[in-house]
Amino acid sequence: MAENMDEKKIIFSGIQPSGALTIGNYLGSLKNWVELQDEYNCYYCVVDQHAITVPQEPKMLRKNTLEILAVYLAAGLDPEKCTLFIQSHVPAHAQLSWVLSTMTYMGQLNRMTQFKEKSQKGEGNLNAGLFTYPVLMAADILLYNADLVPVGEDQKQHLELARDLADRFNSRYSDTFTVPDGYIPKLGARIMSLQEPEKKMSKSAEDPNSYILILDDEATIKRKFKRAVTDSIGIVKYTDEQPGIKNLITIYSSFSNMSIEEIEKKYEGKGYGEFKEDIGQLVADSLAPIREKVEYYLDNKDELERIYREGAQKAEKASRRVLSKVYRKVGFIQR
Ligand code: AQP
Repeated sequence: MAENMDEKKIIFSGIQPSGALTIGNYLGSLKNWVELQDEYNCYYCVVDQHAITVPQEPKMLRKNTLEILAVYLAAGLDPEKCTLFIQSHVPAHAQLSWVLSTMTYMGQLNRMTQFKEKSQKGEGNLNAGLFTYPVLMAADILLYNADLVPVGEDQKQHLELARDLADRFNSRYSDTFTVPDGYIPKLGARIMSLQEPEKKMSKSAEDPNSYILILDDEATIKRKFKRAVTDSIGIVKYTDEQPGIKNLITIYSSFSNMSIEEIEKKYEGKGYGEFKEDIGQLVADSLAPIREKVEYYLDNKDELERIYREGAQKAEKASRRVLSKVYRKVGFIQR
Protein backbone atom coordinates (compact mmCIF):
# COMPACT_ATOMS: atom_id res chain seq x y z
CA MET A 1 0.00 0.00 0.00
CA ALA A 2 1.11 3.54 -0.58
CA GLU A 3 3.04 5.10 2.21
CA ASN A 4 2.27 8.75 2.96
CA MET A 5 -1.43 7.95 2.88
CA ASP A 6 -2.23 11.20 4.61
CA GLU A 7 -0.11 13.21 2.20
CA LYS A 8 -0.59 14.24 -1.41
CA LYS A 9 -1.13 11.52 -3.98
CA ILE A 10 1.93 10.51 -5.96
CA ILE A 11 2.62 10.91 -9.67
CA PHE A 12 5.44 9.45 -11.73
CA SER A 13 6.19 10.07 -15.39
CA GLY A 14 9.16 10.29 -17.70
CA ILE A 15 10.27 11.00 -21.25
CA GLN A 16 13.07 9.27 -23.14
CA PRO A 17 15.95 11.38 -24.45
CA SER A 18 15.77 9.50 -27.75
CA GLY A 19 15.59 12.76 -29.67
CA ALA A 20 14.40 16.31 -29.19
CA LEU A 21 10.86 16.66 -27.81
CA THR A 22 7.91 17.04 -30.17
CA ILE A 23 4.59 18.76 -29.59
CA GLY A 24 3.23 15.19 -29.22
CA ASN A 25 5.36 14.73 -26.09
CA TYR A 26 4.35 18.20 -24.96
CA LEU A 27 0.58 17.86 -25.41
CA GLY A 28 0.42 14.18 -24.45
CA SER A 29 2.40 14.55 -21.26
CA LEU A 30 4.52 17.57 -20.30
CA LYS A 31 1.73 20.16 -20.47
CA ASN A 32 -0.33 18.07 -18.06
CA TRP A 33 2.58 17.46 -15.73
CA VAL A 34 2.81 21.21 -15.16
CA GLU A 35 -0.89 21.39 -14.30
CA LEU A 36 -0.58 18.51 -11.83
CA GLN A 37 2.48 19.66 -9.88
CA ASP A 38 0.57 21.76 -7.33
CA GLU A 39 -1.92 19.12 -6.38
CA TYR A 40 0.31 16.02 -6.35
CA ASN A 41 3.68 14.87 -5.13
CA CYS A 42 5.31 14.49 -8.56
CA TYR A 43 8.42 12.61 -9.70
CA TYR A 44 9.37 13.56 -13.25
CA CYS A 45 12.29 11.81 -14.82
CA VAL A 46 14.40 11.86 -17.99
CA VAL A 47 14.47 8.13 -18.70
CA ASP A 48 17.90 7.75 -20.29
CA GLN A 49 18.06 4.01 -19.56
CA HIS A 50 14.99 3.52 -21.74
CA ALA A 51 16.55 5.54 -24.55
CA ILE A 52 19.44 3.09 -25.03
CA THR A 53 17.02 0.31 -26.01
CA VAL A 54 17.59 1.73 -29.49
CA PRO A 55 21.14 2.73 -30.51
CA GLN A 56 22.07 6.24 -29.34
CA GLU A 57 25.15 8.26 -30.13
CA PRO A 58 26.62 8.95 -26.64
CA LYS A 59 27.22 12.63 -27.33
CA MET A 60 23.67 13.09 -28.58
CA LEU A 61 22.26 11.18 -25.61
CA ARG A 62 24.02 13.56 -23.22
CA LYS A 63 22.83 16.58 -25.21
CA ASN A 64 19.22 15.36 -25.40
CA THR A 65 19.13 14.45 -21.70
CA LEU A 66 20.16 17.94 -20.59
CA GLU A 67 17.98 19.61 -23.20
CA ILE A 68 14.92 17.68 -22.06
CA LEU A 69 15.56 18.63 -18.46
CA ALA A 70 15.82 22.26 -19.62
CA VAL A 71 12.50 21.87 -21.48
CA TYR A 72 10.88 20.47 -18.32
CA LEU A 73 11.93 23.61 -16.44
CA ALA A 74 11.11 25.98 -19.29
CA ALA A 75 7.63 24.48 -19.67
CA GLY A 76 6.95 25.37 -16.04
CA LEU A 77 8.01 22.45 -13.85
CA ASP A 78 9.27 23.84 -10.58
CA PRO A 79 12.00 21.87 -8.74
CA GLU A 80 10.67 23.29 -5.47
CA LYS A 81 7.34 21.60 -6.10
CA CYS A 82 8.35 18.37 -7.82
CA THR A 83 11.30 16.01 -8.02
CA LEU A 84 13.15 16.32 -11.36
CA PHE A 85 15.87 13.78 -12.03
CA ILE A 86 17.71 11.55 -14.47
CA GLN A 87 16.83 7.84 -14.32
CA SER A 88 20.39 6.46 -14.45
CA HIS A 89 21.28 8.52 -11.36
CA VAL A 90 18.96 6.38 -9.25
CA PRO A 91 20.12 2.72 -9.37
CA ALA A 92 16.94 1.39 -7.73
CA HIS A 93 15.13 1.61 -11.09
CA ALA A 94 17.34 -1.04 -12.68
CA GLN A 95 17.44 -3.06 -9.45
CA LEU A 96 13.67 -3.29 -9.10
CA SER A 97 13.37 -3.94 -12.81
CA TRP A 98 15.38 -7.15 -12.38
CA VAL A 99 13.11 -8.45 -9.63
CA LEU A 100 10.00 -7.59 -11.64
CA SER A 101 11.40 -9.22 -14.77
CA THR A 102 11.42 -12.54 -12.94
CA MET A 103 7.68 -12.13 -12.45
CA THR A 104 6.82 -11.06 -16.01
CA TYR A 105 5.53 -13.61 -18.48
CA MET A 106 7.18 -13.72 -21.91
CA GLY A 107 3.71 -13.84 -23.47
CA GLN A 108 2.85 -10.47 -21.96
CA LEU A 109 5.94 -8.84 -23.44
CA ASN A 110 5.35 -10.54 -26.79
CA ARG A 111 2.02 -8.75 -27.06
CA MET A 112 3.44 -5.22 -26.66
CA THR A 113 2.63 -3.26 -29.79
CA GLN A 114 5.44 -0.75 -29.29
CA PHE A 115 7.97 -3.60 -29.27
CA LYS A 116 6.48 -5.01 -32.45
CA GLU A 117 6.60 -1.61 -34.16
CA LYS A 118 10.09 -0.69 -33.02
CA SER A 119 11.49 -4.12 -33.80
CA GLN A 120 10.09 -3.91 -37.31
CA LYS A 121 11.89 -0.57 -37.77
CA GLY A 122 15.21 -1.70 -36.32
CA GLU A 123 17.95 -3.05 -38.51
CA GLY A 124 19.93 -6.13 -37.56
CA ASN A 125 19.80 -7.87 -34.21
CA LEU A 126 17.12 -7.00 -31.73
CA ASN A 127 18.29 -6.39 -28.19
CA ALA A 128 16.73 -7.87 -25.06
CA GLY A 129 16.40 -4.39 -23.52
CA LEU A 130 13.89 -3.33 -26.15
CA PHE A 131 11.85 -6.41 -25.28
CA THR A 132 11.98 -5.89 -21.50
CA TYR A 133 11.57 -2.09 -21.66
CA PRO A 134 8.01 -2.24 -20.23
CA VAL A 135 9.37 -4.00 -17.11
CA LEU A 136 11.78 -1.14 -16.48
CA MET A 137 8.89 1.25 -16.98
CA ALA A 138 6.86 -0.70 -14.41
CA ALA A 139 9.79 -0.43 -11.99
CA ASP A 140 9.97 3.35 -12.59
CA ILE A 141 6.36 3.73 -11.59
CA LEU A 142 6.08 1.19 -8.75
CA LEU A 143 9.27 2.38 -7.08
CA TYR A 144 7.54 5.58 -6.01
CA ASN A 145 4.19 3.94 -5.27
CA ALA A 146 2.69 6.26 -7.86
CA ASP A 147 -1.09 6.60 -7.76
CA LEU A 148 -1.26 8.25 -11.16
CA VAL A 149 0.81 8.13 -14.33
CA PRO A 150 0.15 10.91 -16.84
CA VAL A 151 0.99 9.50 -20.29
CA GLY A 152 -0.20 9.65 -23.87
CA GLU A 153 -2.39 6.87 -25.24
CA ASP A 154 0.58 4.97 -26.72
CA GLN A 155 1.73 4.05 -23.21
CA LYS A 156 -1.56 2.53 -22.05
CA GLN A 157 -0.47 -1.05 -22.69
CA HIS A 158 2.79 -0.58 -20.77
CA LEU A 159 0.91 0.93 -17.88
CA GLU A 160 -1.37 -2.09 -17.84
CA LEU A 161 1.69 -4.29 -17.30
CA ALA A 162 2.77 -2.12 -14.35
CA ARG A 163 -0.69 -2.63 -12.83
CA ASP A 164 -0.49 -6.39 -13.40
CA LEU A 165 2.95 -6.65 -11.84
CA ALA A 166 1.89 -4.63 -8.81
CA ASP A 167 -1.07 -6.95 -8.30
CA ARG A 168 1.02 -10.07 -8.85
CA PHE A 169 3.70 -8.99 -6.37
CA ASN A 170 1.11 -7.92 -3.78
CA SER A 171 -0.69 -11.25 -3.95
CA ARG A 172 2.45 -13.43 -4.10
CA TYR A 173 4.06 -11.70 -1.08
CA SER A 174 1.94 -9.07 0.67
CA ASP A 175 0.66 -5.57 0.02
CA THR A 176 3.68 -3.62 -1.21
CA PHE A 177 2.88 -1.62 -4.30
CA THR A 178 0.16 0.86 -5.12
CA VAL A 179 -1.66 -0.21 -8.29
CA PRO A 180 -1.28 2.90 -10.48
CA ASP A 181 -3.92 4.50 -12.66
CA GLY A 182 -3.29 6.18 -15.98
CA TYR A 183 -3.99 9.86 -16.43
CA ILE A 184 -4.62 10.31 -20.13
CA PRO A 185 -5.57 13.77 -21.43
CA LYS A 186 -8.94 14.14 -23.15
CA LEU A 187 -7.39 16.07 -26.01
CA GLY A 188 -3.84 15.66 -27.28
CA ALA A 189 -3.44 12.09 -26.04
CA ARG A 190 -2.43 11.03 -29.53
CA ILE A 191 -0.95 13.66 -31.80
CA MET A 192 -0.39 12.22 -35.25
CA SER A 193 2.43 12.61 -37.78
CA LEU A 194 2.01 15.64 -40.06
CA GLN A 195 3.07 13.52 -43.04
CA GLU A 196 1.32 10.21 -42.28
CA PRO A 197 -1.65 11.11 -40.07
CA GLU A 198 -2.43 7.44 -39.48
CA LYS A 199 0.82 7.13 -37.49
CA LYS A 200 1.60 8.88 -34.19
CA MET A 201 4.02 11.80 -34.14
CA SER A 202 7.40 10.50 -32.86
CA LYS A 203 10.62 12.26 -31.97
CA SER A 204 12.70 9.49 -33.52
CA ALA A 205 10.85 9.51 -36.87
CA GLU A 206 13.09 9.81 -39.90
CA ASP A 207 11.24 12.62 -41.67
CA PRO A 208 11.62 15.94 -39.78
CA ASN A 209 8.52 17.24 -41.59
CA SER A 210 6.45 14.65 -39.73
CA TYR A 211 6.94 16.38 -36.37
CA ILE A 212 7.10 19.83 -34.79
CA LEU A 213 9.83 20.08 -32.19
CA ILE A 214 9.28 22.23 -29.12
CA LEU A 215 12.55 23.94 -30.02
CA ASP A 216 11.83 24.46 -33.75
CA ASP A 217 12.03 28.14 -34.72
CA GLU A 218 9.07 30.11 -36.04
CA ALA A 219 9.95 29.78 -39.73
CA THR A 220 10.44 26.01 -39.42
CA ILE A 221 7.16 25.54 -37.56
CA LYS A 222 5.23 27.52 -40.17
CA ARG A 223 6.91 25.67 -43.03
CA LYS A 224 6.15 22.24 -41.52
CA PHE A 225 2.49 23.11 -41.00
CA LYS A 226 2.26 24.40 -44.58
CA ARG A 227 3.59 21.04 -45.79
CA ALA A 228 1.29 19.00 -43.54
CA VAL A 229 -0.67 16.36 -45.42
CA THR A 230 -4.38 17.16 -45.70
CA ASP A 231 -6.95 16.05 -48.32
CA SER A 232 -8.87 17.28 -51.31
CA ILE A 233 -12.16 17.83 -49.44
CA GLY A 234 -11.24 21.41 -48.56
CA ILE A 235 -13.38 21.79 -45.40
CA VAL A 236 -11.95 22.32 -41.89
CA LYS A 237 -13.91 19.58 -40.16
CA TYR A 238 -13.09 17.22 -37.29
CA THR A 239 -13.88 13.85 -38.81
CA ASP A 240 -12.18 10.46 -39.27
CA GLU A 241 -12.55 10.86 -43.03
CA GLN A 242 -10.06 13.75 -42.84
CA PRO A 243 -7.31 12.42 -40.53
CA GLY A 244 -4.78 15.14 -41.43
CA ILE A 245 -7.19 18.00 -40.75
CA LYS A 246 -8.56 16.25 -37.67
CA ASN A 247 -5.04 16.13 -36.25
CA LEU A 248 -4.43 19.80 -37.03
CA ILE A 249 -7.70 20.77 -35.33
CA THR A 250 -6.63 18.78 -32.23
CA ILE A 251 -3.32 20.63 -32.15
CA TYR A 252 -5.03 23.98 -32.72
CA SER A 253 -7.52 23.33 -29.95
CA SER A 254 -4.84 22.17 -27.48
CA PHE A 255 -2.75 25.29 -27.99
CA SER A 256 -5.60 27.81 -28.17
CA ASN A 257 -8.05 26.30 -25.67
CA MET A 258 -10.74 26.90 -28.32
CA SER A 259 -13.25 24.09 -28.68
CA ILE A 260 -13.39 21.99 -31.83
CA GLU A 261 -16.76 23.53 -32.75
CA GLU A 262 -15.37 27.05 -32.36
CA ILE A 263 -12.48 26.22 -34.66
CA GLU A 264 -14.74 24.61 -37.29
CA LYS A 265 -16.93 27.70 -37.19
CA LYS A 266 -14.01 30.10 -37.46
CA TYR A 267 -12.81 28.42 -40.66
CA GLU A 268 -16.19 27.83 -42.26
CA GLY A 269 -16.00 28.66 -45.96
CA LYS A 270 -12.24 29.22 -45.74
CA GLY A 271 -9.56 27.07 -47.35
CA TYR A 272 -6.74 25.12 -45.75
CA GLY A 273 -4.20 27.86 -46.59
CA GLU A 274 -5.48 30.31 -44.00
CA PHE A 275 -6.00 27.56 -41.41
CA LYS A 276 -2.44 26.30 -41.85
CA GLU A 277 -1.01 29.82 -41.71
CA ASP A 278 -2.87 30.50 -38.45
CA ILE A 279 -1.97 27.21 -36.77
CA GLY A 280 1.71 27.78 -37.63
CA GLN A 281 1.60 31.21 -36.00
CA LEU A 282 -0.35 29.97 -32.97
CA VAL A 283 2.04 27.10 -32.25
CA ALA A 284 5.15 29.23 -32.88
CA ASP A 285 3.86 31.95 -30.53
CA SER A 286 2.95 29.39 -27.85
CA LEU A 287 6.35 27.71 -27.95
CA ALA A 288 8.50 30.86 -28.20
CA PRO A 289 8.63 31.54 -24.42
CA ILE A 290 9.62 27.92 -23.75
CA ARG A 291 12.40 28.14 -26.35
CA GLU A 292 13.80 31.29 -24.78
CA LYS A 293 13.88 29.77 -21.30
CA VAL A 294 15.54 26.60 -22.60
CA GLU A 295 18.33 28.73 -24.00
CA TYR A 296 18.76 30.29 -20.56
CA TYR A 297 19.15 26.90 -18.86
CA LEU A 298 21.50 25.56 -21.50
CA ASP A 299 23.66 28.63 -20.99
CA ASN A 300 23.56 28.04 -17.22
CA LYS A 301 24.48 24.37 -16.97
CA ASP A 302 25.55 24.70 -13.33
CA GLU A 303 21.95 25.51 -12.44
CA LEU A 304 20.76 22.44 -14.35
CA GLU A 305 23.38 20.32 -12.57
CA ARG A 306 22.28 21.53 -9.17
CA ILE A 307 18.65 20.72 -10.01
CA TYR A 308 19.28 17.17 -11.26
CA ARG A 309 21.65 16.39 -8.37
CA GLU A 310 19.14 17.50 -5.76
CA GLY A 311 16.40 15.67 -7.64
CA ALA A 312 18.43 12.44 -7.65
CA GLN A 313 18.98 12.69 -3.90
CA LYS A 314 15.26 13.05 -3.23
CA ALA A 315 14.35 10.27 -5.65
CA GLU A 316 17.01 7.99 -4.24
CA LYS A 317 15.69 8.40 -0.71
CA ALA A 318 12.12 7.57 -1.71
CA SER A 319 13.06 4.68 -3.98
CA ARG A 320 15.49 3.04 -1.55
CA ARG A 321 12.70 2.64 0.98
CA VAL A 322 10.53 0.73 -1.47
CA LEU A 323 13.38 -1.33 -2.92
CA SER A 324 14.56 -2.54 0.48
CA LYS A 325 11.02 -3.59 1.30
CA VAL A 326 10.90 -5.58 -1.95
CA TYR A 327 14.30 -7.17 -1.32
CA ARG A 328 13.20 -8.21 2.16
CA LYS A 329 9.96 -9.71 0.91
CA VAL A 330 11.54 -11.77 -1.88
CA GLY A 331 14.05 -13.21 0.62
CA PHE A 332 17.29 -11.33 -0.02
CA ILE A 333 19.50 -11.01 3.07
CA GLN A 334 19.89 -7.44 4.31
CA ARG A 335 23.36 -5.94 3.97
N1 AQP B 1 2.27 11.55 -30.62
C1 AQP B 1 2.03 11.63 -29.31
N2 AQP B 1 0.87 12.16 -28.87
C2 AQP B 1 0.64 12.25 -27.53
N3 AQP B 1 1.52 11.84 -26.59
C3 AQP B 1 2.68 11.32 -26.99
N4 AQP B 1 3.76 10.85 -26.34
C4 AQP B 1 4.69 10.44 -27.23
N5 AQP B 1 4.26 10.64 -28.47
C5 AQP B 1 3.01 11.19 -28.38
C6 AQP B 1 3.86 10.82 -24.89
O1 AQP B 1 5.10 11.42 -24.54
C7 AQP B 1 5.60 10.78 -23.36
C8 AQP B 1 7.04 10.43 -23.52
O2 AQP B 1 7.19 9.43 -24.44
P1 AQP B 1 8.57 8.64 -24.50
O3 AQP B 1 9.67 9.54 -24.84
O4 AQP B 1 8.77 7.88 -23.24
O5 AQP B 1 8.38 7.57 -25.61
P2 AQP B 1 7.39 7.46 -26.77
O6 AQP B 1 5.99 7.34 -26.27
O7 AQP B 1 7.87 6.32 -27.60
O8 AQP B 1 7.57 8.86 -27.52
P3 AQP B 1 8.14 9.12 -28.94
O9 AQP B 1 8.19 10.59 -29.16
O10 AQP B 1 7.39 8.32 -29.96
O11 AQP B 1 9.63 8.60 -28.81
P4 AQP B 1 10.42 7.57 -29.71
O12 AQP B 1 10.35 8.13 -31.10
O13 AQP B 1 11.78 7.54 -29.15
O14 AQP B 1 9.72 6.26 -29.59
C9 AQP B 1 4.71 9.58 -23.09
O15 AQP B 1 3.81 9.93 -22.06
C10 AQP B 1 3.98 9.39 -24.38
O16 AQP B 1 2.71 8.81 -24.18
